[in-house]
Amino acid sequence: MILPIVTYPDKRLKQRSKPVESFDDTLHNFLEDMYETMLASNGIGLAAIQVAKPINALIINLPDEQGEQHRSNLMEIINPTITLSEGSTFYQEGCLSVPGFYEEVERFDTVTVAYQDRFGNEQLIEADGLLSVALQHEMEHLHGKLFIEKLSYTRRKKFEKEYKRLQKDKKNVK
Ligand code: Y12
Ligand code: CO
Repeated sequence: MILPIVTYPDKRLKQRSKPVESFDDTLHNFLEDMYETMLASNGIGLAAIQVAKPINALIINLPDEQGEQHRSNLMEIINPTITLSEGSTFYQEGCLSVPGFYEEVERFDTVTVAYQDRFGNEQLIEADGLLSVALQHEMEHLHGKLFIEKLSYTRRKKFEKEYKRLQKDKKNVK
């Protein structure tokens, strides 16, 4: 089932998500819905709070070298924490909750993340490149943070102006 995506400036995106405690069919069905929702919107990452469920769950499905996404590359990350971070990198980010807007954001270059899979098994991943950026972006959603909050004052002002205009244009098309 495709779920509606919560978009900025909806206040629900500011909520802090809660730990997942039950690794049961309800969680598994919800993860399937998240996957369907993300694919339907051409996303490569989605946090549960973006579909209005404040739990510490996120999915990432990076494209291969041909730009294609495969279910076999789907990562389901539950109750993640960063245990190690190093360096810094800049990446042009986008977010399904902030449609139509991309901006360069500073992130750690590499991260090590401890998390649980859909069955509650403990996992550890060391990530760099796009996966590292995606993990950091999605994990910030779990803390109620959006990538636009990392912009400088001037860039944020410009964003607010452009985003308002985009929303207005969308309304006029409907
Ligand atoms: C690097 C940076 C950010 C992430 C987080 C995951 N972000 C996304 O999956 C963003 C998807 C996205 C999709 C959009 O829609 C289409 O392309 C059709 C989009 O544009 C509009 O909605 C107009 C914006 C963002 C991971 C790795
Ligand atoms: Co996002």
